[in-house]
Amino acid sequence: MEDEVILLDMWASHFGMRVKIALAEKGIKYEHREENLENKSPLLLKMNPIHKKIPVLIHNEKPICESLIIVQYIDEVWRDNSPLLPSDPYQRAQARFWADYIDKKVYPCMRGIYSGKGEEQEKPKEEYQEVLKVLEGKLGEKPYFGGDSFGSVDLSFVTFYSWFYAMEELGNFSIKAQCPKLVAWAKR
Ligand code: GS8
Repeated sequence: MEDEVILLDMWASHFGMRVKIALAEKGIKYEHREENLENKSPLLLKMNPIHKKIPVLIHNEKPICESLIIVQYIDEVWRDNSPLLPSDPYQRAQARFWADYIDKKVYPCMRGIYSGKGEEQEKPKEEYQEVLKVLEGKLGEKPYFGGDSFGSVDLSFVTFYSWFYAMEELGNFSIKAQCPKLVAWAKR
């Protein structure tokens, strides 16, 4: 039986993009269903009754929620090509740690920068720059976060790259000057 894979998504979502990249890396065929978050579909409310958020992957009628969990699920189910997480348990734990760090730090700081006004912007602005420096250090001289090939940590972070420019403009700082390796990584 052919797998039925449906993605409930919203085009502009960084979190939905993670799932689309994982599906593309694996070459999985799926049906994309665009949600209107102002008027959520009964299917979204049924499949993610707890958070009521996209993305939701529905695999053979069973829902999986939360982008990082979906990416891990995809990697575990479609194991044969393009591994996203390392196979070694310690390295896997490290990859999860960094994806979690990105989740907890990058988006909340970005939100603070674009929605805060004046003084309110200062703290997230500083924190965002510190977080990027930490990630720049973690990347080091490697082409990708996990080493030589694109993996789950790259995937978790790369969807935020499209906002670098907006953050620089709003925050009045230069990511290119402070974190040249991250900028080179994002263009790879
Ligand atoms: C975040 C998903 C999310 O915020 C994940 O999947 O990683 N931790 C989750 N989804 C937003 C759209 S993207 O900004 C969403 O569905 N919002 C609808 C709502 O809050 O009602």
